[in-house]
Amino acid sequence: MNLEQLNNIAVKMVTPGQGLLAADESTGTIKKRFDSINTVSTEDKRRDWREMLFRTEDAMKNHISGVILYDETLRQSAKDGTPLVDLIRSHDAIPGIKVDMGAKPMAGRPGETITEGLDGLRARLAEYYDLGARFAKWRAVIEISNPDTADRVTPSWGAIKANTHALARYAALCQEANIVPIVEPEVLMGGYHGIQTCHDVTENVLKTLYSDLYEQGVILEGTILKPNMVVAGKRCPTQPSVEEVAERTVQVLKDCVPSAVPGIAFLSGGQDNVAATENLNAMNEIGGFPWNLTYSYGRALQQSALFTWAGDSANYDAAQKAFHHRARMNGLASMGQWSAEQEAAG
Ligand code: 5MM
Repeated sequence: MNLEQLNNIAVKMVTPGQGLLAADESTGTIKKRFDSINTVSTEDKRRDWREMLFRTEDAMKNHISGVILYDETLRQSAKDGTPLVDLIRSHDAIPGIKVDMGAKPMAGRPGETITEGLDGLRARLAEYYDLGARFAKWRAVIEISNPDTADRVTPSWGAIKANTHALARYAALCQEANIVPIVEPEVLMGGYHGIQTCHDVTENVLKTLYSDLYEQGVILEGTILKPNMVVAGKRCPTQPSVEEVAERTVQVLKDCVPSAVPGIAFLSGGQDNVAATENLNAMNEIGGFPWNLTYSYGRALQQSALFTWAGDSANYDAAQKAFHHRARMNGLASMGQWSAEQEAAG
C-alpha cells in the first residue's frame, strides 16, 4: 500500500470548488432513469449519454474532480474510439469504479439489506487498477421504518453492524490495491420519519462505521466518506429548514468523523437538485471543520441534463449546458459561495 499516493488522490477528490460525478448507475438503475425520458437503455445509448457528460469541458475541468463509473463504462470507448477513461483523465479528473454488487435482502432481517461483493474483490480491484480506476465506491443501504405500520423497527443493530463491517472489509482491500475507498453508508430519506430520527440513525451508523474501519486497519487519510445529509423523510409532514439540515449534519459529522479523513462528499439521495446544492452551501457557510465538504451527486447533478437530452442528439448542447450549470452551482456550494441569484441566472 502506498499511503502517500492514496492520500494525494483522496485530497484531490475533494479539491475546493470541485466534487464527484456519480455516474455509476447499474444496468437496472440506468434503465429506470432512461424510462423516465422514454429512451430505450441500450449499450450505445448509455455510452452516448455518459460521453456527452464527460465531454462537457467546462464542467469537467473546473467542477468535477472524479467520476464514479460502472463496470461497463470503465471498459467503454467514446464514438471516436477514445476510451472513456482517457476522456475523463483529459480533464484532469480521476476515474473511479463502483465495486459493490448491490444491496440484497438480508437473511434473518426481513425488510433490510446487506450489500454484497466481497468475494473475489481482491482480484477485481487489481483489474480495475490496471484499467485506470484510482478510487472505488461501495454503498450500504440503511432504511428507517415507518413506526406506524412496520412490523419491525429498522434499522436493526444487526443490519447496521453487518453493513459497516462489509464497508470496512471493502475499504481495507481497496487500500491494499492502492485504490482510495469511498465508504457510502446511505440512510435513505424516503420514509415518514422526522429529522431527529435521521439524526440518531446517521450518528449510530457513522460511529459504528468508524469503529469497524479502525478494527479492519483502514488508514483514514486514504479514504473519503460519502454520507447522507441529516434530513426528514420525504413523506414527513414537518420538513426542516435549510439551516437546520446544515447544522444537524455538521453536528453529526463533527461527533463521528475523525479529522484524519480528508473529505466528505455527500450523496443527494433524491433531494431536489437545488435543495442538494443549497444544503451543501449552508454547511460550508458554517465552516470551521477539519475536512472538505463537497458533493458526490448522481441524480442532483444529472437530472436536469437527462431531461434536456431526452435521448435525442439534437439536444446535446442544451443538455451539456444544463449539466455545466449544476456542476458550477455545486462547485460554488462546496466553497460556501453559492447564491440564489447565480442559480437563477442559469
Ligand atoms: C448513481 O447511482 C448510484 C448507483 O446506484 P445503483 O447501484 O443502485 O445502480 C448510487 O450508488 C449513487 O452513487 C449514490 O446513491 C448517490 O447518488 P444520488 O443520486 O443519491 O446522489
